[in-house]
Amino acid sequence: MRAGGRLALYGAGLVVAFGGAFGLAGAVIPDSFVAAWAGGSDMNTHGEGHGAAGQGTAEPTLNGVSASADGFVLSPVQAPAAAGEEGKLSFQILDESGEPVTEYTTAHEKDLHLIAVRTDGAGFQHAHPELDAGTGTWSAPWTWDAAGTYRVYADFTPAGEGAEGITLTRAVEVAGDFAPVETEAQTTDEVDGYTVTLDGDLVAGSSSELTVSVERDGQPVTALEPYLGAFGHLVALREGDLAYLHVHAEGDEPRAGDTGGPELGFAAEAPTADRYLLYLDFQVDGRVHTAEFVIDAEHGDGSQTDDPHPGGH
Ligand SMILES: [Cu+2]
Repeated sequence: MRAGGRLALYGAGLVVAFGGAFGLAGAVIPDSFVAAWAGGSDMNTHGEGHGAAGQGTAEPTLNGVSASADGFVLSPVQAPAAAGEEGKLSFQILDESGEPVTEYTTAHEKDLHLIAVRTDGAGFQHAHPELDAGTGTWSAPWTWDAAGTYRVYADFTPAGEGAEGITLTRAVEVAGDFAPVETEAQTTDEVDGYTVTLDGDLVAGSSSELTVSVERDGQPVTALEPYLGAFGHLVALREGDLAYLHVHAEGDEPRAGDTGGPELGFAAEAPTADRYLLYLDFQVDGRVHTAEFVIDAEHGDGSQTDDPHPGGH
């Protein structure tokens, strides 16, 4: 689906189900572990990974809720212990034998993407730590702006042909006065002078089209720049367990010098009718901005969470 040279901002979105990375799990992890871990859920064992648009009806296994998957383990995360303390954040990815992993497959221009967010959805950060190839230790300068419990996600693709992306996660406690934030449904965000609006509905169990539009001073912004191989990156977390979904516009990968906007299309599949916290990274004039949204997914069977407008959309 690569129509050479043309910018494809609409459609051709990439569907990334929450379960994407687990197709290989049965092959790599001992059966007993898989059974305990999968519980009653319907394990998706047919190897469909990222980009498997229109995959079957099996309930996806959740991504980004565990410190281990596919034989890889996220080590405990070292980070500043208190809010406002300057320091660094570091960790290793360990393989089945407990050895730190030093070889990765680059995805979106990086070997590893690090996401951190407080469990109430506040304080989202997206960073790209440096790998010490000698020790397999990833590290980045780090400061927590506020106290609380954070979830740290390492999003990476192991080396090797056909390897699937994996998202591992651990919690990190940050000392200080903690003031949790209550989420409210929100489809417009003001960030750094930009007004960013999200249109579209999430429907549990099926692919949903989401459109983001970016304005500044009432004018559409058409100067979006490629950032990590796309005009926009959307991270979605399910409120409560913070299961992780990373969506980006597929289509033609923009090249340096290309510009996009004001609208970006995404396709996302929510596993359940719950509330989702969405974070959109986009770049203008060399600066990355993050817009935040909160949306409630509808039931996929025609019934709705609170809102009884049957057949409404
Ligand atoms: Cu990244």
